[in-house]
Amino acid sequence: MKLLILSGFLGSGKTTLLLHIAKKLSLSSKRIAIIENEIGEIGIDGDYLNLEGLQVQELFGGCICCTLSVGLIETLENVEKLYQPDVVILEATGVARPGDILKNVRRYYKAVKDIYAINVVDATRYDMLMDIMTPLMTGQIGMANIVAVNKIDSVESEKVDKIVLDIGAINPQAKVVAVSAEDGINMNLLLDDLL
Ligand SMILES: Nc1nc2c(ncn2[C@@H]2O[C@H](COP(=O)(O)OP(=O)(O)OP(=O)(O)O)[C@@H](O)[C@H]2O)c(=O)[nH]1
Ligand SMILES: [Mg+2]
Repeated sequence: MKLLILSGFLGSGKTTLLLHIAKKLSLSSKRIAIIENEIGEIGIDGDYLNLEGLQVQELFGGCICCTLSVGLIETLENVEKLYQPDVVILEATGVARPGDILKNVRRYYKAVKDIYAINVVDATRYDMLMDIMTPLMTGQIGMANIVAVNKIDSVESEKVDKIVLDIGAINPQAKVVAVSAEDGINMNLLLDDLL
């Protein structure tokens, strides 16, 4: 079982991206489970996914709290038992510290083979969020394997280039990909490794 963790500030496009990823993976016959990290979040419509012909098993996690590793680990165990998924996609809350999630999963849950941590960055609000949320933003970027600079459909390309460079400086190890989750731009680039 592979685990894909989507982090990113509130409204950065995690759910939109998640839907793209779920679709892509299910087209390559992967079994997928989705864990949402927020109580009552209705970002994902199961009926819609079924209509789209997706074999997506969704699981609304209820009260998984990233900082409460027990909740997350228990949920992962349940998901494994119920669905035996190839890939579990976890959407963390916007203010989650994905480093904590990673640490806990690695430590307490051995069934996860690979962990991909994708941090979704909102290109339209990058400067503003970097100004007022510096530690959260740099923390999320710093722990990601992959950073998706999202909403490039709404930002000038020079600006996108600048953000990509900036992120490369914060996390030189990360693969940085400029995307539009809404328009499906560069999704293949983003998902190369995962597929
Ligand atoms: N222009 C543009 N808008 C986008 C893109 N991706 C997402 N959005 C919009 O951004 C808003 C937030 O998207 P979500 O996918 O709900 O973001 P989220 O990170 O899941 O939000 P929370 O779960 O509430 O933190 C929605 O109105 C989306 O339609 C994109 O690539 N381009
Ligand atoms: Mg969401």
